[in-house]
Amino acid sequence: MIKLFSFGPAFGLPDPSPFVTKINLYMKMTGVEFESISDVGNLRKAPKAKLPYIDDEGEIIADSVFIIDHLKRKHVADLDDWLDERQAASAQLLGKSLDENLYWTVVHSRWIKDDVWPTIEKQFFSSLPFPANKLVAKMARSATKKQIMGHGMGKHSDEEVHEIATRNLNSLSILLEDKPYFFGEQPCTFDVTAFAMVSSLTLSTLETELNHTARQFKNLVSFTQRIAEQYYPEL
Ligand SMILES: N[C@@H](CCC(=O)N[C@@H](CS)C(=O)NCC(=O)O)C(=O)O
Repeated sequence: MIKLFSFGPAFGLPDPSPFVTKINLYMKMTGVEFESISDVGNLRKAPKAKLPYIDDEGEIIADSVFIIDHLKRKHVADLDDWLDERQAASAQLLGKSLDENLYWTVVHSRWIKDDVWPTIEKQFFSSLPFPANKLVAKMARSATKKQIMGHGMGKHSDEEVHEIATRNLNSLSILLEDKPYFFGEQPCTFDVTAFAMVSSLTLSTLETELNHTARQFKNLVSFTQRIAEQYYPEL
């Protein structure tokens, strides 16, 4: 059976990492059997130093996009085979926009904002003994700050990051309209990515300013709630 290396449920979400949630939901939607191996320590063994990665009977694949390619190829688990060529091309670009842009606003709202940091610190590092918990938390936060600065999102003011995220959410809301899924009646990989990214704001128990803004987009809230009720009733 496939092993999915993850962080484990947190903040009322299947996983604090939207990329892990993406793979978790993709496998649930396509009926691929898997087992979640949840441990923050998985990061140390991850081939690209990021989660998720999977172990499929000894075949190790890292990065959510390559994992989905693998699931399509090896397990004939394809959520996109009903899209026409133009829809598939749009879905691919839209998905990457969430992965590479909206994602970093989520990171900013959790790891950079001082009001939310104590909750993040407690969730990820409180199981370590003192003083290692404080030290490791400080190092992890500073590594994340370095990454977000390197990406460029970290160079913006809080207000600008909030504006970037809101613009993304507003566009998603317009595209979804009142349809069940973004491309119509049936889900595709883009819906999985959208669920993963948007639910990390709409369904999260974290009370960030960005989460409050996201919850104002009613169709996005019901989209994420509907999928969560179907695939994650335990949450
Ligand atoms: N391109 C990767 C991104 C994965 C990613 O950024 N994972 C984050 C968690 S959301 C991570 O493991 N970060 C830890 C780190 O960079 O130290 C994918 O699509 O899987």
